[in-house]
Amino acid sequence: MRLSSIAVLLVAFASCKPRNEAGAITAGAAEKVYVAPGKYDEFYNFVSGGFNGQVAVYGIPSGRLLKIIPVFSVMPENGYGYSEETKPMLETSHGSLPWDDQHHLELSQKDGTPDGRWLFANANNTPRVARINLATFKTEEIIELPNSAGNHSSPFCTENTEYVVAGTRFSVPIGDKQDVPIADYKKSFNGTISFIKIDSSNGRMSLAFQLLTPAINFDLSHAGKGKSHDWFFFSCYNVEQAHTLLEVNASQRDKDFIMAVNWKKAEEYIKNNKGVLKNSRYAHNVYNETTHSATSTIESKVLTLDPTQLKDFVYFIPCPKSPHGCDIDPTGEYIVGSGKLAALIPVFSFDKLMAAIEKKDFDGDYQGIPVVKYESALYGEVQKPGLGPLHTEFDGKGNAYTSFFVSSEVVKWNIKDLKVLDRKPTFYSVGHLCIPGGDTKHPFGKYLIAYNKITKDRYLPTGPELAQSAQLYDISGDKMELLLDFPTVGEPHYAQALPADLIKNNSVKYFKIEENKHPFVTKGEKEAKVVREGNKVHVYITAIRSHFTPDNIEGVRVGDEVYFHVTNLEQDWDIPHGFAVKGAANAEILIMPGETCTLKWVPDAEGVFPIYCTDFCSALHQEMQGYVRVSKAGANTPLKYGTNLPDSAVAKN
Ligand SMILES: [Cu+2]
Repeated sequence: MRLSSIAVLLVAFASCKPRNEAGAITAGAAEKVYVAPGKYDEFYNFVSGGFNGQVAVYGIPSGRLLKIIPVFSVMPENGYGYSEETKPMLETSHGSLPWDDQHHLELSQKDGTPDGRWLFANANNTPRVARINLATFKTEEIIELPNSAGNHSSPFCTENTEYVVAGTRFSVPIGDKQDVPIADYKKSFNGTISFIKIDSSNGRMSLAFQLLTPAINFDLSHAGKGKSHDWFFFSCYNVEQAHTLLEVNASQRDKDFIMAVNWKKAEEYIKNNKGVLKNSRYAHNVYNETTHSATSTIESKVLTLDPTQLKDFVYFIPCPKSPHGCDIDPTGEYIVGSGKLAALIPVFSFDKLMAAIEKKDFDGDYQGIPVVKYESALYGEVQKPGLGPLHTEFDGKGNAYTSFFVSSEVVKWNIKDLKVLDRKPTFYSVGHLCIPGGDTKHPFGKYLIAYNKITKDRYLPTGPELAQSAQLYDISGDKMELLLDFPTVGEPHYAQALPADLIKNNSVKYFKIEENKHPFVTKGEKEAKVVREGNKVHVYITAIRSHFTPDNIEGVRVGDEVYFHVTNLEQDWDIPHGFAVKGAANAEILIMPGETCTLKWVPDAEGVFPIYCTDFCSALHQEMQGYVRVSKAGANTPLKYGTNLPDSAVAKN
């Protein structure tokens, strides 16, 4: 198809409003999403933040925003990326980065079912995978992926969270020679798939190995289930290997691929020393819940496997028109490819794929990797489902639900007979969708949430930029029923949802002060102090309703580096204290009960600078304040500190 005709088609459909808008809502919809004051939602819904770099948590069915978890972007609201403790989380081989583009999420699983322990998140811009602890809702670990660009087909995991994978969206030159002409794409560029090993006892990630692939683009992926447990499937586009005007040049071929990888066999190759160790630089950042501090380490080696040299573990399956979604049904038998420009949905059979591989029923190879014949792996095609299928999830009752960007709808179809059963419009241009547990062995069903790319007239106008829009559907009956619109933050891509019971009872309410091993902790007001080391001033300061100890400090000089190590002494749920300093080129810090957090301040002028609590904590929160006196550089104002005793505390320098 020519550029002009593709563009006309896409624009025409994107701007076309679905019909039956008015009749879409039934009278009972409000009741189904109403969560009475003081009651809890039934499901947690974790939604990627896209270009805000964070993860948002909503309650379903109410659509209420419960939390924004900072992951790949700084968050001045709570000091993530600004406090000394969290700065290492954003370190990379390129130095500290304040932002990323967060696209996809996957919950950790046991036997193919979410276990409520961790949530994995990908960074698309500077390739990284993060692990969020679902007891604390904090980002606990971030690993960078070398030899990668555009970490898009990530962070999907195997049935028992043995591995989290990450495939490159952009192929790039890797290895020793990276300064090459862009026109040498076919010769000098590579894709990679990273396999990140997860330690089942504590979730710790390590880069086990990377698969070198031809220079194509990987979009999404999913692990096999049950009978297909040993396999991972990746959707690929730009098999044309274009490096310019991909809109046209990567849409030339009728079919791209789904790549099937036998990761068990890859493990064997690694065990038998078939991996090649390559030099690479990547950061590995870990947050320790006991010291309440992160560390960043630069790693230097990665094992690689080359499937053109090591046979029989990587295969391509032809799949129409730049596939996006690559989704495996709960039984592990059906592999659904969703071609962004296709007008049908191909469904592949795992059994047929295995038989074809066994019989070497190939259509030649693509750059040294066998291509299984389309018909040999195909179970069947869903005919006329809609235009532009993107992503499919399952309800566990034999039905599949596919989002259609171009025709702006969600379509329900039967996995066995491939018949379309129902379709409902989305407002507008749905991207991903989510059913609680909908990509696992045991979907929880009940609801479907559509994450739409275009909002237009759904909410009160707010200038040129509108909030993104999600829509909730009841899928418990034969026909889908639209219940609710709710705005989302950033741009939602992939999402996950699970029953609240799998998380809420394990939620940490506060950190025990006696277990706090922060090197600058102050476990009681009597231990509060100010220590000068050269031009560094360490303030060991405590916060408890409604005062800081000490709250008067003198003897700080212009040009000093002042570190306020604030320990929140509270031992009660939901009593954080905030801490801010006038004129600090920094954000506030928000200190959870029992935690220690450090704000660095380099005073730039003489004067007396207020400090205060920023999080309303008690009736006398407004009184929770203090002063720091700053003298000129080289002044000999004695170091003093105290609370209500300005003259009793003695300098210790
Ligand atoms: Cu306070």
